[in-house]
Amino acid sequence: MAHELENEDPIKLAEFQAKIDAEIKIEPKDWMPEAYRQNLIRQISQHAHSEVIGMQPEGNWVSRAPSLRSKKILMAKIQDEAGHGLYLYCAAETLGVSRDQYIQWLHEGKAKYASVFNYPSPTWADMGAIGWLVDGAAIVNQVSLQRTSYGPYARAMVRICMEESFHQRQGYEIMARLMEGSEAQRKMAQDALDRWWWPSLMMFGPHDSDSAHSSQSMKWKIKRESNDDLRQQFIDKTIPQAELIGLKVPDENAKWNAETNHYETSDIDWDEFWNVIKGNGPCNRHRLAHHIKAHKDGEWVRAAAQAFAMKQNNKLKIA
Ligand code: BYC
Repeated sequence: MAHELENEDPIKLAEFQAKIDAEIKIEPKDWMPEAYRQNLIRQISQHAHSEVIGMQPEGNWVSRAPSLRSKKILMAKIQDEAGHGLYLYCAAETLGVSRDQYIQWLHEGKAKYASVFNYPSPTWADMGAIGWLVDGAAIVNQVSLQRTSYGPYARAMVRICMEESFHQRQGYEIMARLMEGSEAQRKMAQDALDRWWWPSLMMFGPHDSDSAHSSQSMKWKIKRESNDDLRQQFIDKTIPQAELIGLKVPDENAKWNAETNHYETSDIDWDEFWNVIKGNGPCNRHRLAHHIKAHKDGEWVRAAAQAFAMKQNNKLKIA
């Protein structure tokens, strides 16, 4: 990236940084360094793909939700995630790359999505854990991204955050209800927390010292807070929520530190994190194969929609 910046006009670069420092949003037609554009293409597309692939673990439970009420809520939540993917693909398209290209990069394994979605969801309690922990972690990250320097990304985040806070509550409600139930239901809730706790902490990315993009992204205010700071905010919020309903996070070293005003925790298993990112998590292959199949199956819908749009355009031209 340093090399790419060396190729940029230093005056334009200084003006660009001054805009960022003055909290003026960068808009699609504004001048921007190529490295800024590329960094956004990478991060927003990763974010969009996460929303879309993230529907799969929950989709697994639509036909088996335990009541009509819970099924309706779950379906609405999954539709919201699809909508988030669409807002984000639209924001990403303003950077001059087509949606087809983004999807091709995903299918070729060139674009990432959040590692947390490569874990299975074998029980109903997983719907609770995903909403409470995965959406909960996503909100912490996304509230911060509402102030990101790129206008279309920041505006997409505002709407997404409103919906995510409903998702987090939906998940916590499932967990709280299970904890009021039978011994088997309480065990199911604890087991889901045990399996989703560490992957949720991994959502915030590597430690700041190992984060390849953080320092430049923070300078350009693409990221407003560091991976470790956001992770700590999530931990501090979530451990008391677990305790309130009788759950315990799977970490013997988790304890409140009155001096720092934060919880202390064990370190994450980073080998597991990198291994999942490299494609070797429990569900990576299945998630990608499912997306490729759904994309192929939907080809006729896209073609029909395009033909209809062209016909409408032609009618308008004739009129
Ligand atoms: N998983 O330099 P770093 C949702 C990669 S969905 C996979 O710190 P950065 C929901 C990173 O990409 C919304 N990869 O990167 C949906 C980079 O690799 P590349 C989820 C990860 O970008 C359905 C390398 O590691 N939220 O809420 O500065 C149901 C070095 O990392 C991960 C988002 O997607 C990871 N966890 O910071 C329920 C947030 N972490 O690109 C819920 C959007 C790191 O150089 N993304 N990597 O090949 C971000 O905010 C930032 O990209 C991150 C990482 C904080 C994740």
